[in-house]
Amino acid sequence: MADEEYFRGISKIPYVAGAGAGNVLGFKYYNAQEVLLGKTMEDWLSFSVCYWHTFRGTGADPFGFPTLCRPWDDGKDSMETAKRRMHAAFEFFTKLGVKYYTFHDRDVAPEGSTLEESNRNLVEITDLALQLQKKTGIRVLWVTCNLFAHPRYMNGAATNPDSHVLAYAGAQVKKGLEIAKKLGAENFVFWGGREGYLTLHNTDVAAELRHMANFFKMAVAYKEKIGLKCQFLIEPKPKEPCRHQYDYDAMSVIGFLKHFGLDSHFKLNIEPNHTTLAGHSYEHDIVVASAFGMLGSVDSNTGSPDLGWDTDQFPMDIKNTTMVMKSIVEQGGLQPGGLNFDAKVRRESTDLEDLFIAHIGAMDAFARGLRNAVKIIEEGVIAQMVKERYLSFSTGIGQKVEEGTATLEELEEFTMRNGEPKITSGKQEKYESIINHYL
Ligand code: XUL
Ligand code: CO
Repeated sequence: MADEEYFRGISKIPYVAGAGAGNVLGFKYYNAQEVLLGKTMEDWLSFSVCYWHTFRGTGADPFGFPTLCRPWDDGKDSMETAKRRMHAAFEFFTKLGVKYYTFHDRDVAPEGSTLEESNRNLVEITDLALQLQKKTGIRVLWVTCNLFAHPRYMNGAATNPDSHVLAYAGAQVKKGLEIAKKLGAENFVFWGGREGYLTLHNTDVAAELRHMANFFKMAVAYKEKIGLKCQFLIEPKPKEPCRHQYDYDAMSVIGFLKHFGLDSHFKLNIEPNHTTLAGHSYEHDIVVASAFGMLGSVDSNTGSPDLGWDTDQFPMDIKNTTMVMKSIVEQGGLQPGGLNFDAKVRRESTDLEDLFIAHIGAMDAFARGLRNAVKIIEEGVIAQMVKERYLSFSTGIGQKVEEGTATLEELEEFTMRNGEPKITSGKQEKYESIINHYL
């Protein structure tokens, strides 16, 4: 098992700048050790592979059975299978050349018939994970707990109307935090799987939000108690599986965290497919989270807005990756966060090599986005235009507004003296043309 090769015929993915269109098993833009603006591409991008889609994905959908047949899977949810899968995963990470992976507790080890048994399984599997991490140098970008799949969580976990269920979820998170410490995880994610409602008729919204805040406070307290150093992240999503999810989008989560005094303990893990489900543009939540100093990590994927659900596709659009990387470079990087591919190959992409092709394509799309963003920032044309657009806030009455010292009386007096403001063009098409120049 330990020495079995699962991805036969594929060796370490090379950097092949200038290779032809048909070469999809090499990086044409991602050159891990190349330095841009003082940091290696590997550090700017901190790519991570997710366990659930890539090693647990079967291709099943609400209309059809599994289509993806994997050599590490035998249809059994056994410890034996879990170990085989772990070896396959580390072979994949190593050949792909990523430094990080992410997982839910229940992705890596089977759920037992009691909490004790589930915990025992998780401890045993993470012993193997730790051993493989040490051998390969690969690390955990983040751990999370699956608090949404089991029937006990059908009415939510931290927002469940039954405190017994909330207690179970708390016990699960306690073990998850211990595992994060054991594996040296950089971050710990809370995605509110079923924290929301299907109908307001049966829901006490204020109580549920209070319980969720108190749940997070318990997690913060335990993190501090055990000396876990990682960053806590909340991942917003507006809907699916609930009709309304409380962690709707970046701004709602920031408001929630500030309201309950939790904002210094958390940052956000933004997933663009969730952002577009919320009705925003692809990069909107990245920009908003970053503006508040709250952008911690990114679940790099994309959706099909014409479908309207979370399709978790690999991000291949260079304009999207450029805009995301522009925000990330402007804030000086994502560490300890990274770009986690919360993305799955289509159920029709049935070859094992499709897993490599998908990740390589997306890594190259982000590498290109990074190269474009660096050019946009280095040349500074856009930045200069934006600076000039806000110039009126650097002197006089604008400066007083900027500093928060102006009064309405002063604004009135200024307006009486200066009359009507002049009409200024927003120049949208000029900005769009300039961005296109860099793509
Ligand atoms: C669900 C989603 C999750 C989280 C982790 O839409 O994105 O996979 O990233 O629970
Ligand atoms: Co996600």
